[in-house]
Amino acid sequence: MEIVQRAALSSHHTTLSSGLDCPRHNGRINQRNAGFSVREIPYRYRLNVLGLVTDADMSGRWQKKKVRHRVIATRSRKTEADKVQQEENEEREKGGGSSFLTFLCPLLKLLGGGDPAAPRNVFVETTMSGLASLSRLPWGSQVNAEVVAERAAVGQPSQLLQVYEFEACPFCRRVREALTELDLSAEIYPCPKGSLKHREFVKMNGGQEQFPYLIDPNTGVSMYESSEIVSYLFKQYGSGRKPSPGLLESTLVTGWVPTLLRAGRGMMLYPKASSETPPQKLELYSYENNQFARLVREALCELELPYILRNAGKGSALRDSLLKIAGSTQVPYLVDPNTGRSMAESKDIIAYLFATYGSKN
Ligand SMILES: N[C@@H](CCC(=O)N[C@@H](CS)C(=O)NCC(=O)O)C(=O)O
Repeated sequence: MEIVQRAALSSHHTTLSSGLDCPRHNGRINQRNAGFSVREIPYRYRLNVLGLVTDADMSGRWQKKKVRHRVIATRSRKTEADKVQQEENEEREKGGGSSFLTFLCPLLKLLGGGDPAAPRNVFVETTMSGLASLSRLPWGSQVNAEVVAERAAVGQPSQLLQVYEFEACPFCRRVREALTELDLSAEIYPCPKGSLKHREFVKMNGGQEQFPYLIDPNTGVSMYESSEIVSYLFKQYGSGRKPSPGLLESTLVTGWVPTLLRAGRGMMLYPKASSETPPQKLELYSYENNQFARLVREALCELELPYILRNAGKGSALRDSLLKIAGSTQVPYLVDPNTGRSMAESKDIIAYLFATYGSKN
């Protein structure tokens, strides 16, 4: 999203300081190391927004053939790129951030109706979340049947994947959708705007405050860029399969719809969230496109509570264990080992979470 601001400021031939995906660098080219001279940025940007342009190699050529334009690496522009990067970092440190969501934030907050801990109109909440689910219907509900069969044989990865993300982020959504389809559980480290805990870690570890950010302790890989992450997950844990049809391309078509319909829920840190991290991670049985589970994930995000996401999509191998522990395969189902409480019903879970972890004075 940084590219759009550069593009708006720049005209025909300009320096682009945003990060670009680079396979040789296992993720993003570090913009502090290279400036990019770009022709026809507005056109290129539109392609990038639609997820059509994602990869550039070190010669500066876009890898996807349908893109005719070229990026030429010009190290002489380094100083200028450095300056822009520094400005961006300073703005982020002030709590700004440069994503489109940052501009949308105040509007969403206004529409969002304030205090997430206050009693809610359950009908409105579930209807809006239901519409959000409709907009993402092909993704994030159904588990890939072949993958489930394989997963039954090999099980979950020996160490849980770690995902740094926030619920309202459409790019993070596509990663969570992939996790559901691949029947993968993961540790989720919510990084709402205003985060007191996890954002700093991402900045220190990966060098940038950008989400989603994946760490796979099984392979030692860590990466930014949702399209890279989704492709990696399918390759590594989907026996080399290609991401399911439309998943990569859909982010900017309907990926924003849940964010808008939910008026930015799952984006900002709740001001009264406890700054203490509970000693044990909560566990949430969920699947990405479940309208009730979404409401609970929003609350976990606003409270910046790390949790184990147990994806139990339609057809998931995990549904049997859910049936055993909960007596039903209904999601969401929350287990809190810190208090010994476990419960179903999104309304009850949300009330419990804010009462237990959102009462800092
Ligand atoms: N191309 C990236 C875009 C990621 C992105 O723009 N993420 C936004 C959130 S939606 C972000 O990290 N913004 C910075 C922030 O929230 O501070 C991807 O696909 O992962």
